[in-house]
Amino acid sequence: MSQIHIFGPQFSTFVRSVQLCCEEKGVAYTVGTDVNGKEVEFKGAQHLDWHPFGKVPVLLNGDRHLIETVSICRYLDAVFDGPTLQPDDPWMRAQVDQWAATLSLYIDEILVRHYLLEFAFPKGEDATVRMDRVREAEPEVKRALALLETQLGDREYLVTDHFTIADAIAVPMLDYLFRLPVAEALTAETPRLKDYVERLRARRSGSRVLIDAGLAGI
Ligand SMILES: N[C@@H](CCC(=O)N[C@@H](CS)C(=O)NCC(=O)O)C(=O)O
Repeated sequence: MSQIHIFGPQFSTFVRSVQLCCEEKGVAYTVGTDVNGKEVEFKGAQHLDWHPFGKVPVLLNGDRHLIETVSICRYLDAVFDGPTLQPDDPWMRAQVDQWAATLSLYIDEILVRHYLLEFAFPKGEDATVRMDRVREAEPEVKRALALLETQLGDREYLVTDHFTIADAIAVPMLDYLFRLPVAEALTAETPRLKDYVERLRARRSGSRVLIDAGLAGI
C-alpha cells in the first residue's frame, strides 16, 4: 500500500477527522496542501479534478484519490490493521453510520458553518465577529449540543464503548467549539459532552491532532 496523504489544511475539522482515524489505527500518513513537494492550489484544476466540489479532505493513496470524509474513514478502517473503528454487529454499525452522517450533514452545518466560522473568519466591519449572526445561530447550537448530550448518556464514546468513526467526526468540531470564549455558557447544560471532549483531547490521537490552529477568536 502506498503512502497515505490527506490533502487539505490541518486546521480543517474534516481533515482532522481523517487524521484521527489514521492515528487511532496506527496508519502512517502525511497531511497538508503540499503534495510531493508542490503546493496544490485550493479549488485549482488539480484539486477540482480530485474533488468536483472543491472540498477537503481528499485522500491520496498512490495514484488513487478518494473524497468524502466518512467514505475515507470507512476505507481506512477496511484496509488497515489496527483497532477497528466500526462494530461488527450490523445494527450497531448502522448506528455509527447514522451518527457519522448526522454529524457531517446537519450538526456540522449548525456548529461549524453557521457558528464557529463566524469566530474563526470574522466577516463583520473591520473584521469583527458578526454578533447578530452568532446570536441568531445560538438556539440551534444549543439544540445540537443537547442532542449529543442525550446520545452520549453514560457512555465513554458517542455510540459504543469504543472509539468509532462517529467520534472522529464529532470531536474536531466540538474541540473548536469548546475553545470559544463563549463556551462556558454553551456547555453549562451539557457537562457530559464537555467531559467527553476533554477525554478525547487527552487520548494520544487527540493530543496529536487537536492542536491549536491559531485561528482568530478560537
Ligand atoms: N461532505 C464533505 C464536506 C467537506 C467540507 O465541507 N470541508 C470543508 C472544510 S472543513 C471545505 O472544504 N470547505 C471549503 C469550501 O466549502 O469551499 C466531507 O464530508 O468531506
